[in-house]
Amino acid sequence: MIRTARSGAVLEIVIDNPPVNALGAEVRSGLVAAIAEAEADAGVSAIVITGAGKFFSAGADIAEFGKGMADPQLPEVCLAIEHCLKPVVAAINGTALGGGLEVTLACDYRVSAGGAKLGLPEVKLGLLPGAGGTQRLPRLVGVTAALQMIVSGEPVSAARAAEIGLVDIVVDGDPLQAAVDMAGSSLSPRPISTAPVAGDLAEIDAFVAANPRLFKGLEAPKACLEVIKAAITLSGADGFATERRLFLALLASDQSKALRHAFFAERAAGKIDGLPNDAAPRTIARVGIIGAGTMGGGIGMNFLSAAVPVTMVETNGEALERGAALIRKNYDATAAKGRLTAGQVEAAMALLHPTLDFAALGACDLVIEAIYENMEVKKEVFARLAAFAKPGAILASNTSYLDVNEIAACTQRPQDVLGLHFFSPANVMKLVEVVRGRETAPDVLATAMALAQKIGKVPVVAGVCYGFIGNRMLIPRQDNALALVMEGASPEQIDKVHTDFGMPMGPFQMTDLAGVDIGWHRDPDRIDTLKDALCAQGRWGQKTGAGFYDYDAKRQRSSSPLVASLIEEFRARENITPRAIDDEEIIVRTLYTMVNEGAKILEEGIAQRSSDIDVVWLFGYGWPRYTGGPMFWASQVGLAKIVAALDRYADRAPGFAVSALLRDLAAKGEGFA
Ligand code: T1G
Repeated sequence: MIRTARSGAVLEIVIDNPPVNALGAEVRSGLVAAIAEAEADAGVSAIVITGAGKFFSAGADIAEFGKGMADPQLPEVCLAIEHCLKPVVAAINGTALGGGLEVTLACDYRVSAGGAKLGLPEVKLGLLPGAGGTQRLPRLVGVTAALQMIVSGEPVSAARAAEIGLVDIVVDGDPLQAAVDMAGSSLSPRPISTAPVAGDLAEIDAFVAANPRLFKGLEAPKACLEVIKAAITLSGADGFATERRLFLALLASDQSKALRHAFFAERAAGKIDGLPNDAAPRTIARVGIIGAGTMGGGIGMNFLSAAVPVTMVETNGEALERGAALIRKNYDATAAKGRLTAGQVEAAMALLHPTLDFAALGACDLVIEAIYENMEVKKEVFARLAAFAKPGAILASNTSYLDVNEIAACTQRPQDVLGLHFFSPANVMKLVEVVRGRETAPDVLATAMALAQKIGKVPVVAGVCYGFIGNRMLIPRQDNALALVMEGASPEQIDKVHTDFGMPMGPFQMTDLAGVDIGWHRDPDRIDTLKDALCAQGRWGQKTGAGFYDYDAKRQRSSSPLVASLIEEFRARENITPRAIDDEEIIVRTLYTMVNEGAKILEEGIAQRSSDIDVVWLFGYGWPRYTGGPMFWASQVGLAKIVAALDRYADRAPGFAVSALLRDLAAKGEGFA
């Protein structure tokens, strides 16, 4: 946990707590003991603190939070370092985050490896730096630079750290020797806490005005401003006391509990329960994409950006050209924003091999079908693909609803088949539902998960059912949203309930974005539903300039009197007298019913764990992260309250049934695990 070694009169203290050198109780005690040992040893003139492996330290042990943290707490550890009578130098050998960076701030000097990242990401966990960081950092780098690091939570590079004065020296390779040499020179202690704060309150106002989006719906960023104000306006001791008080308040907050849940949920999702140990991922040297449409091109970009060659196959030359041109256009747009160099764009495009030759897929280790969402078409393609694909190649469908087992059955190699459900836009959205078929081989599943992570995605394993996890939970939400409109609510009211909740858009905004015509029978003379009527009039959503809303050239939406009259017409057709519907009923019938569907998905084993369902919604649909995801949020609301509400409205949704698991957990007073 804590190792020490002597280098002449310098004592080296090494934080060694794999995998990320988290500062758990044992590490904290070890650090305090080692500092005390060094102070008592007349043969020690100075101290160097460093980390083992590729991290200096990822900060406090997040898993400890909420479980009563043993002494010494991290602020005490930092004070022990800062009050040490002998100079202490931090050798920042790698990433130093949160409490890890705060330990270095308690040191007198800092030497960093060139590749290190230094940050205070606590705000992303609904917290604030709670070991003196909010009081020391402004004193070291000034108010504006401190605000940027603390309120955004984004790390800085070692070079940037040197620019702002966060570190004294940046070296190539391991900084330990440079730190030991520095410590061995005639250094005098340089405690930061006693330095004045460089900056004033006006900088805080300027920062807030320039960064409104950092504060939307979140408590922690506002608390960060308060503690930095305290650093400027209060005495040292009062400033530290303010930090401690606000840190503990945030630690106990629902938002922080939700954000900490989301942190671990994302990592748990990458684990497949019960996978045999010999399920080693296969090598994927080339990926084939069938279909050069928006999805096919977006999917292909993920691999090109990860330097994986892509063979993109189309049946139509024009579509193929359009697809390749769209990829180029997307890369150029990213380069125009300075996020890619022209060289990187060319390198990615050089790996793209667009072709009309279906047999070219024979050279691919993974082929992803991204064509029209029609089972018969997909079955034809997979039957044909099975003849060309090389032995051991993985065959994946990007289907968003359909039965992967039925597709696999057309290939005579069902063990090689699974679903890879990317979310649009596929080159941007991080979620991939990895749909395991009945016969999908373990190593195929392991390969898909590892590859998804390699291309920067967040993969979640799903079983086969209509809509898998996310889209299946959308069904009761969309059905109830339409029913509520027929009963008296408006699309605007329902969407506003969802955006006020924190969703990026409501059900009708989402329908207009995705396409009102998805799943439409295409017969303009057959008008059974409100959506049929909209489609028949060409109101297919944003792509035709009108759907449930009207859209201007900039896709800004406005209410549509035509839609309002269509709604009235359909109410009349169904003999419905519209009634006032309150927001609470909308929440119950659109969000609570989603939770109920999530419980059924758990019951049926479609999702491995409830936190996987949260990850799907956090990364696939923009569910507000500060509520943890639908299942965590439901547990916070209280499952008994949810079941009672669903029972109250059951008569309004004929055929609706509360999940047995949900009812059982509610009766026991429990939440989802
Ligand atoms: N505590 C406990 N476990 C942690 C951890 C942490 N701080 N950081 C990572 N892990 C686990 C993680 O769950 C996973 O476990 C494994 O380590 C590898 O992580 C008082 C209050 C450091 C950039 O917010 O950002 O200090 O799944 O898969 O992709 O002011 O982990 O293998 O069982 O993410 O290489 C502030 C959080 C804490 C940093 C590495 N620090 N960590 O990314 O590996 S609060 C953070 C990360 C604090 C003080 C405050 C990343 C990483 P498992 P990984 P990675």
